[in-house]
Amino acid sequence: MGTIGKAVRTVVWGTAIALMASPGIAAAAEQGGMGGMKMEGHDHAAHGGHDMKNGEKIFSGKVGPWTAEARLIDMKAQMEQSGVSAATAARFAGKRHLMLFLTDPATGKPAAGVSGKVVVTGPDKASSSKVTLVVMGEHIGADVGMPTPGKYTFKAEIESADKKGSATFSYTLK
Ligand SMILES: [Cu+2]
Repeated sequence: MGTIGKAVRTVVWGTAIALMASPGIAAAAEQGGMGGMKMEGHDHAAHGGHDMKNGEKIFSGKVGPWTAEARLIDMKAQMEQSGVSAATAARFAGKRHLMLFLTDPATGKPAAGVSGKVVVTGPDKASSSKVTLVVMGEHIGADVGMPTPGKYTFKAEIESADKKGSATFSYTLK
């Protein structure tokens, strides 16, 4: 009985990963790159299924020459929605996935060749962490630890081969 239960969980988990990973791989394939492989190598499964409409918009405005939108995904909530066990979803507690969509205002298309870093300062102000945003289909993103309620400030520095920009925005975690 226990063995069967474990096997079933494994199958469900594997399916969840495949389902969540596929939109990202499709997006990468559309761009003609091998981004899908990179996404699979990312150390968490929750980030594969997001797109423009997922998560909560926490910023929109200009970042240097680009039009930008930042979104935050509650990874535990996303895992719960995907139907994994409560124990599996609990492993994502206190984690958010930060996404930055950068658009070239002249063409309306996602900016190419952008990368960046974000310094995240938490509610206690004494501690901050720096994350590197990596290319994920049409956005650049990273997981950030947001374990306690309060105000978090994000200071983003974005650059491409010949342009750069920065923005600061904040989010209050309830
Ligand atoms: Cu992402």
